[in-house]
Amino acid sequence: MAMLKSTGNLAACAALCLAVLGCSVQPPAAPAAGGAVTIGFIVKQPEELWFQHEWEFAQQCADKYGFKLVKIGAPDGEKVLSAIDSLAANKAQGFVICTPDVRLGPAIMAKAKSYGMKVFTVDDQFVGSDGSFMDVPYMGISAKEIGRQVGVALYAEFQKRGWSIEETAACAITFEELNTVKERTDGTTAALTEAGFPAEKIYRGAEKITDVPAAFDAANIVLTQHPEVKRWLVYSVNDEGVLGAIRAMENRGFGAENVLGIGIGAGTGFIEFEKEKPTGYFAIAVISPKRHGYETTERLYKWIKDGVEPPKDTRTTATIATRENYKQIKQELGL
Ligand code: FCA
Repeated sequence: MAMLKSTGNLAACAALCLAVLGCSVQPPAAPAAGGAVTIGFIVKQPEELWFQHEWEFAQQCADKYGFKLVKIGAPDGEKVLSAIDSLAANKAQGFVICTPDVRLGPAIMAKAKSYGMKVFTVDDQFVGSDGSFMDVPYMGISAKEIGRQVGVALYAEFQKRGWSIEETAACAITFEELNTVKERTDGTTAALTEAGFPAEKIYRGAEKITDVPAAFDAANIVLTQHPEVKRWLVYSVNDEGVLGAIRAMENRGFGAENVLGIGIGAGTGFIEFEKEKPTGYFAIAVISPKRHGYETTERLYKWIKDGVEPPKDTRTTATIATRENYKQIKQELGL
């Protein structure tokens, strides 16, 4: 093969190689002169309070450091990919993302790389084509542990109320397709059964998506199948899952006196506590949209600005709050 004589030839060869490989690589977007940084924050369910709070805290970070934050809701793969294009058009150097589907990980990373963008994943961890988690910086909750906390708290309150095991069952609203949420309900189931709650009295309802209407539908099926149950323990993957089930139970005449639900979240459940009359929503495992919104954005910013590589895997914890102490806990967590 003839030696390449000039850089022009080299560039032509590189372009040809890339064309053959079917990919285009643009030079990494470095902060523009004057250090202007733009960061995107893409979330899968912008209508969910959790994600709105993440955005709020990300904005606080942007305000502190003086960079531009572009918030985009992207409920499906097509929207995520066009969101990345529009971030590139806005000269963003990277983005934080909670993807609508973890299997989009490889496609998202390929597109981000083609623009030279850095990616930080939050809440839901990318899964590669081989089914294992991808090596992309991630911050998520300690899902199994938090699920267990919910189970321990449910069982303690069940005992405190002196409910009979004969009249009581548990309704678990699950979503098996996403690891970080499956681990939560698995953790609760494990803690409940280890404490002595009979596994055969845990009835599961699979929701199609992790929101209130989907949980309402899933719970209705469980309730129709089990008209004999007088008292319900309720748990799910998030606040929305528990609230959907509680609303379905209210429709059938159940209330605070015979429903005991504990959610996981930091927004929707608090609204339930603001209501004057207690409902079946007993407690929340409060997780931190502050850490997930502010810290992820801050780490990405420092990565872009100063080249500081973020830690690969960070897991955050939860604190159980009830009607009695939630205001104080909100304050302690900076919410
Ligand atoms: C997942 C859930 C959200 C929230 C987040 C921390 O993305 O779908 O509701 O719990 O984890």
